[in-house]
Amino acid sequence: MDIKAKTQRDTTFKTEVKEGLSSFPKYLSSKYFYDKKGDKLFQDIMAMPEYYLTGCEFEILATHTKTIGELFRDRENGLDLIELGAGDGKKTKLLLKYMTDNNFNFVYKPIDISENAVKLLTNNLAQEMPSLTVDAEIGEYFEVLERLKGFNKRKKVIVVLGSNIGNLLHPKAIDFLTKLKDTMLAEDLLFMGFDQKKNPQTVLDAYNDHTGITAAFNKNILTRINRELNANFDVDKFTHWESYNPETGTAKSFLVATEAMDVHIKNLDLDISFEQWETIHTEISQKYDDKTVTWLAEQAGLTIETSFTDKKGYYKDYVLRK
Ligand code: AVI
Repeated sequence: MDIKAKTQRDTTFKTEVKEGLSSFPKYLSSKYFYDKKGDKLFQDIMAMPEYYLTGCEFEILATHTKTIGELFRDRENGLDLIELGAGDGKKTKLLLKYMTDNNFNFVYKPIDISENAVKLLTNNLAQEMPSLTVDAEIGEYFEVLERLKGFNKRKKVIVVLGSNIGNLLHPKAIDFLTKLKDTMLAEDLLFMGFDQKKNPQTVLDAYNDHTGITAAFNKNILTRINRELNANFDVDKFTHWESYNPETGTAKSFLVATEAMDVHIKNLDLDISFEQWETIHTEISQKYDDKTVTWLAEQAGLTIETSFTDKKGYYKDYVLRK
């Protein structure tokens, strides 16, 4: 990442932390979970039996590899496969393998907010799939969208897996989808994962595992603020709390102060105090149904062409077009 982009990112981090922790109720953005330790914890989450999302999406991509791959194919000019929030690329590799094995003419462009994840993925692909052309980028979704407009020389397939859209409230999700649509031409596709509404207990368990990995992931945001902004959060005095509202399909994560305390954030020149049981809202993980996805797509000027689901119907990948 160039120095200018990094400085801008640091400034945004500071501004958003200050704003969130000075508000009532307090909040922080889940995008700040992902430093080196957060990336590792998220990998561990994806491997947990309770976190069904990864397994379900893997099943979808493994079962329908050929159908999906052929939807992507452009025999004349080839395509650019752009993945937002690529992470470790484990699921995408199923498609990449099909595409390379079947002589697709394409470039894979993984984009992720985590510099660490992008580096690991690029190195891993160079080893595992040496014939694949990879052109990786580090960046936040909204930041990179502008750059996607430059990819209009041939068909583009934008992939967003993992129900990453679920970390955005509906208005932001519509904004995101609209911006994606604005980068698309008629032949382009958007392939996007949306975790579905299901037994509320199954959702709660996915975000509240007994081993405490999700709790550590949630609390890592405070450790990061301590390290990067010179703060003195006593992380052990916060507890992870998850709620799920089956009516709205919204899972919410909180950090709850178990006792009253004062915290100083040196780099922000900010003192914040917590009452006992005061909360910091850190993440939403939205769950969907067809009706809601259709509505979101319509609002953004997109239409659903088809969708794929797993055996249990827990999760769906939708193919969207402008
Ligand atoms: C990345 N994102 C879609 C995950 C989710 O399910 O909301 C992040 C996560 N948070 C807790 N567990 C996993």
